[in-house]
Amino acid sequence: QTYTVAIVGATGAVGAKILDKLIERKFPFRSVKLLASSRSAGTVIQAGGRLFTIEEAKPESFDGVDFAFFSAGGAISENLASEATRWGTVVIDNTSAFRMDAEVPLVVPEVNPKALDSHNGLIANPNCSTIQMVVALNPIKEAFGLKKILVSTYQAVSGAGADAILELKSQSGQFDSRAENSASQLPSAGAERHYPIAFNAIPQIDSFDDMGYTKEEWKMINETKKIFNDSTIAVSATCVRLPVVTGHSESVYVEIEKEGITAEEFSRAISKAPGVIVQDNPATQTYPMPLFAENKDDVYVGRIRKDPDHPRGFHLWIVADNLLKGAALNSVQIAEQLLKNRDAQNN
Ligand code: A2P
Ligand code: 11C
Repeated sequence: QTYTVAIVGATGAVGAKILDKLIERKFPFRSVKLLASSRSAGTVIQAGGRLFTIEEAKPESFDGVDFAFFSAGGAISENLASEATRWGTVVIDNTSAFRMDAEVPLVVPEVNPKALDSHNGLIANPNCSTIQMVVALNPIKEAFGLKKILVSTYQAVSGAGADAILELKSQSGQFDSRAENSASQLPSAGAERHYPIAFNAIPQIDSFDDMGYTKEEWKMINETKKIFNDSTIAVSATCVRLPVVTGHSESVYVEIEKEGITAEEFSRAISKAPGVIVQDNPATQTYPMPLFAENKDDVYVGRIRKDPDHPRGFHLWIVADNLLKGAALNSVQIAEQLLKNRDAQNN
């Protein structure tokens, strides 16, 4: 069987990668509709040796569409996702619009595939920084139990969209005037003040709440608990933007439940998990870095070590391509898992 697929936000940083992954992974599509704003309508895109013409996303665009991947921002998902489900389209939404809705599964296929067993036509793809962390920590949770997660992120500009990548590129050549670099995209395009990202680190991703946390930090806290289906895990996050194009990095401290676990046992548990590669050897300066995780599907883990002052505390460093496992790849894997579940039901 083959399917008609749509990508909403197909000209964006993530949308383009969704098309690449559908082609590369041979998703059984018979046609792909590329949808974006009216500004892009008529633009021709080349992928996998084929030409695709962008159309404007409208409520009627979903007539006959089996699966729609949404990645055009929360407001577009809020407007159009329900229009799509009305046509019987299964929506895989890459924005934060529906992630915390109780009826909407929030899925990382390596971690909670069972959450897909019941859905109302809408499935949410978690935030990029959450996905890579839960992929790496799920085997730890299963083997030793997880009490507490403290994470600091080092996030790439591609998470803020294609315009933020252009801004980093244009500022990067201006070392001498770095303090005066013009900025309009970061911390976020809609923020009241903007700061240069080249030669800088910005401890703000998205807007602040009254407690002083950003929305990105709350995503990591709340989504982690929902994906692990465990509200008792203590999670706290500090999210920082760095002048990296693609690849989010995370310094993570965890407190496990089980006593007497060594760093070797901790590392071995992670290395057996699907979708994770341990790169960890201080003797050869081997550890994950975003530059080398770009365009890779896996989540990379290194710098695994025990807290000298806490018998159940461990540090680790987690890196992944935020546009792939953090977004496009995970979305396509969700669709693949849905097809597997359908096949299993039919047999
Ligand atoms: P367009 O290129 O036509 O503006 P990014 O996350 O990289 O910034 O990309 C945002 C994506 O969302 C782009 O594909 C963009 O299309 C799309 N988009 C923005 N506004 C709309 C809209 N009103 N309807 C559909 N897609 C939109
Ligand atoms: C970033 N994590 O790196 C954000 C981007 O909720 O899907 C993803 C926003 C989201 O800026």
